Amino acid sequence: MEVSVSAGNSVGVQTLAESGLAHVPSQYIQPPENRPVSFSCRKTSDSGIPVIDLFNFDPQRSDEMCQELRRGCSDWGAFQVRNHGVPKRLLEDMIKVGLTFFKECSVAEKCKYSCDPNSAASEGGVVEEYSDHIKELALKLMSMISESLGLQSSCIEDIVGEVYQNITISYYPPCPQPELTLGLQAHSDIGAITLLIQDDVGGLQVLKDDEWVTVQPLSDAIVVILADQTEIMTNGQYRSAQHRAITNSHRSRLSVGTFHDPSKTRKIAPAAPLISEDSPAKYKEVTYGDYVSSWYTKGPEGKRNIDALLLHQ
Ligand SMILES: O=C(O)CCC(=O)C(=O)O
Repeated sequence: MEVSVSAGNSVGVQTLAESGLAHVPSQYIQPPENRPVSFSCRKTSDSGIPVIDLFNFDPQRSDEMCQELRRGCSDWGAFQVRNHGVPKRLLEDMIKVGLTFFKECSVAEKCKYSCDPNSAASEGGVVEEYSDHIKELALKLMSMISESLGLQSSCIEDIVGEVYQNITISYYPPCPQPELTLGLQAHSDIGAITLLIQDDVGGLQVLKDDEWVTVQPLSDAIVVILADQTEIMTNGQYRSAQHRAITNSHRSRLSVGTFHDPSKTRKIAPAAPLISEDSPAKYKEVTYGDYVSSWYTKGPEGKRNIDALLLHQ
């Protein structure tokens, strides 16, 4: 397993915000159709993104929670999990590590350390312990997702192969005009599965039925976001979630995303047991490295990057 830790481009934005701007610089202003106010934004935990309690969870039993898992994966591409086995203390420590990095390190230290896993951010072994727990949970979720489709529990993990893990800590300073901009543009993640924690401020939104729904921050929960390779492996029965982050004018926000990806040489295709005459493959096989390169060089193709792989458009 490979782990890397980065602070994204949050450092530059933080420096700008701390200079006391009254207006958002023009390069950060979104076209009207992408601005937060152009969609109705539901903020709910009951009728919103499913919340699944993993305590004693058995995906082969078709109880209410299994239905929630399938609903989360097929209708949303995302859900929250509780009783996931990662100690709450560790979730809090990881958020604290991120805040210490963004609030207490000098700009020079941030630039030096922002892409270095052996940095100040890993002090005390918190990052290592967190990454181990999160990886265990990601593998457990891959097996639950496989079983929920009637596949062998190792099916998705077998297709993914060796898992590469990348942790990104994102810091969103208060923004003078949050209605004009986004903390992070709408996207789906390109790998297999992302596990995200956020502080109590809130700002993560998931697109559902053309509506942006705010994911309610729950202090003990982890947000599970299915990424493009899972949509391919499940032959579109489960979808990758389009998501984005909005900002606000009064409080900074921090999130920690942990991405789990195949190796660059791995070939990803729909799981063989899901393909039949009645249910033909919807996606072409792709080498993961080619998918990543095309994402970075060509940018989004069509509605979503993954649409370029559809066999019958
Ligand atoms: O900050 C968030 O809530 C979203 C982060 C995210 O989507 C990402 O890092 O890809």
